[in-house]
Amino acid sequence: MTSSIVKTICPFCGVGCGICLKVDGQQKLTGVEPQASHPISRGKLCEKGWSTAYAVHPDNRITQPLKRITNKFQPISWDEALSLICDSLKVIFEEAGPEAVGVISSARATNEDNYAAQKFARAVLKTNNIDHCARICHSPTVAGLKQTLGSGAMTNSAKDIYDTDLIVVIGADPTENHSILGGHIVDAHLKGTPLIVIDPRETRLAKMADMHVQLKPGSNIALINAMLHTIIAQQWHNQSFIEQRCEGFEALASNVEKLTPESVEPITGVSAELVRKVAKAYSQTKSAMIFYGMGITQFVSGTQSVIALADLALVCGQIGRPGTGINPLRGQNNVQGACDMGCLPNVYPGYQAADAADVQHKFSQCWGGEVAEGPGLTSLGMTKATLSGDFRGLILFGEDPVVTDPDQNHVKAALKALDLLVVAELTMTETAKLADIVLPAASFAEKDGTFTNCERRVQRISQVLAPPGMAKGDWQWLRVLAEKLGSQQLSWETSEQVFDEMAALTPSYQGMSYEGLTQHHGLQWPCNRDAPQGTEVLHRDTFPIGKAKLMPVHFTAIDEPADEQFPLLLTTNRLHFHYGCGSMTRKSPLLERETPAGVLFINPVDAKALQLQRFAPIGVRSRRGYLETRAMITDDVPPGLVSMPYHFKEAPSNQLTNTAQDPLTKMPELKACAVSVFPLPPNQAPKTAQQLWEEQ
Ligand SMILES: Nc1nc2c(c(=O)[nH]1)N[C@H]1C(S)=C(S)[C@@H](COP(=O)(O)OP(=O)(O)OC[C@H]3O[C@@H](n4cnc5c(=O)[nH]c(N)nc54)[C@H](O)[C@@H]3O)O[C@H]1N2
Ligand SMILES: Nc1nc2c(c(=O)[nH]1)N[C@H]1C(S)=C(S)[C@@H](COP(=O)(O)OP(=O)(O)OC[C@H]3O[C@@H](n4cnc5c(=O)[nH]c(N)nc54)[C@H](O)[C@@H]3O)O[C@H]1N2
Ligand code: SF4
Ligand SMILES: [Mo]
Repeated sequence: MTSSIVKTICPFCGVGCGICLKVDGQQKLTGVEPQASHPISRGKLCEKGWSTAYAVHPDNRITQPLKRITNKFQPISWDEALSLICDSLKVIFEEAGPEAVGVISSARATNEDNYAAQKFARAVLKTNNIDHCARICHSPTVAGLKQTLGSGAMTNSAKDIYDTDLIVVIGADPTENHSILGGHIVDAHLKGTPLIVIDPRETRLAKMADMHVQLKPGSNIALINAMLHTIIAQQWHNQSFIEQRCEGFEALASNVEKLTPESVEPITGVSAELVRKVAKAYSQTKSAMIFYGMGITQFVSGTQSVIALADLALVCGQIGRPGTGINPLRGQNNVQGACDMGCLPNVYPGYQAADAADVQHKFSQCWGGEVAEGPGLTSLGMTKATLSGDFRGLILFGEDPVVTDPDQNHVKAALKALDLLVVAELTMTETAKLADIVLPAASFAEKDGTFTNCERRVQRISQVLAPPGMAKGDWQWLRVLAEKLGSQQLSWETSEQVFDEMAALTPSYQGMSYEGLTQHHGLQWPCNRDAPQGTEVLHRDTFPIGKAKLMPVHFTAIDEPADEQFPLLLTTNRLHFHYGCGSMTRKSPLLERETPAGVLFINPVDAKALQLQRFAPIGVRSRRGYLETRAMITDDVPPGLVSMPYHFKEAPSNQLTNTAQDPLTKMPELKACAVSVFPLPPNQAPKTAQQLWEEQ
């Protein structure tokens, strides 16, 4: 064998940068380099992308199926593992029906894997209990933009950053989390494009922005409504756009009539003068782009906040043209795709309603068999139903909810209460440690398929290496499991066959093929007969629902404000150098060098009141849990607010977080809960979550 360089796509964030994997004659991955001509990454990668080889290295990978025997795992064959799963599922079906089992799929895996997962749930298990991490990420975007615009995705393209007159970043930290795209924002700003950042923390972009609106956490709706009030009162709205393309303006205008910037100042903490300036800049600029993220969605008011942003863009006519739009920064490499594939309880591929009789008929015809009829549970719904005894068997791949779902103690209790927990993973995560059966999964470098990035670009990934040991691609083991359960409905031979079946059933992907994707550096959906080259800007002439719907929304306070017992408000954020549960990035010595394993950011005023020195060991407690970590003293967070990343299993911020949910989407309020912080003896190292657990 000779050495080779294979083009593929970075497996971390939703930017979808083009990477090349270098493989030597012994089939070892020897390095990573950027694709010079990739349309988004343009010959660059961030540190995570450069570190990909560590993330998928054969060391510490799971290489064969494992069976739990009390507290130990024993290696078994694939045949035995899948037979055990099959037997256990049959018992649960007989005793409790298909509502008691479900699948959680992965926004890190391919479209093909995700299409197979929802087909397995709906056609083989006959349940709509299928979900994935979008639930706790951009599910409010999917729901909010669907209602207002008819389509829940980024309306414009990354390249528009260079083709706009104003960039507004609200509740997102793109230099850390969408680093290459964040780099484009820095670049465009340095070349003269004005930048407004709306964030309670002083992020890297906030430090260089023309205006930083440092609002109080959870006050987005109050701020946006005050902007709408100002825009309408000053006649800065786009009357002709509203008349031609929107409905519901009267109700919206009367909802904000009394919401002056002065009246909401106690809620937002933002001066009325600054609100007016931002409102003027956004409405009076020819083209303005909004980028947003978890600082909008991860609240009990997540869906309403997304709707408020859509209202703002529509009223100003800042949509449907290059350099405008409302642009959710979808997080995971393939979270847009996992949603498009229908790995959500309420929709089939292409957002076709799961409860509509005609949709069920279409899929049961094409798939050759009956499909699920009843409503499905969300991921957190499955956790809840487990604790009430109504849910008993979970097949999960490519997620680590013990570290990434809110209220860790509650999640662990639920996973332990299951009759059957199957986890397919690259490495032994905290969740895999609780499984009855662990399956070895192939990483992105060891399989063919596609990822859909945040700007709806569907890109090919190519197999570079053989999977280590007995590891298999996710759709491949799902196929064998389906066959063991008596179904041939997943019996594809290649990833391309899976893609072709999916594209035929998914209107927005209908014009795509592997060949077309390879020729074009991917294609942006919708790609069909009307748009064979894909679509860079959505909603140019019309919305999928005809006219866009302006919808009045009302401010809702956060569920758990600070009080006497828990006097600080905790928010959670991300660090540039680590990703999600850390199971991939923490294998890189380069990335691991950059930050201690867990840290709490605290303002000097609060640190002084608590007599904390830099890096002092501290305890942090909420109504749900306790952890120990170190204090990082910084002005980036205002007094009263503390912040923690969620990447570190040693100091998991999800010990503390609140499960209070957005009523429509069940998004938990990951961005705000009340905590108390206290110093530990100065020479006592913080205990890890594992140590604290063992002491209990
Ligand atoms: N390095 C790295 N990159 C990642 C990830 C990672 O784990 N590590 N994860 C990926 C994933 S899954 C996702 S979803 C994306 C997420 O990317 P982002 O959306 O950028 O994620 P966060 O850092 O969680 O939160 C964004 C910002 O919201 C702000 N915020 C908090 N409360 C409020 C509020 O009330 N109003 C406003 N306006 N802002 C508020 C926070 O201060 C923070 O700066 O990143 C992706 N990229
Ligand atoms: N407190 C707090 N908690 C949060 C957030 C927050 O802002 N604050 N953000 C939330 C958000 S936005 C998200 S998206 C979630 C993310 O939560 P998760 O989805 O649980 O996080 P990841 O680290 O991406 O976990 C993915 C796992 O998939 C595995 N994997 C990668 N590729 C493959 C594959 O091809 N096949 C299989 N089988 N496995 C694979 C990796 O090894 C890794 O362990 O976290 C959420 N949790
Ligand atoms: S910005 Fe995202 S896609 Fe690009 S290299 Fe970094 S992690 Fe990978
Ligand atoms: Mo996410």
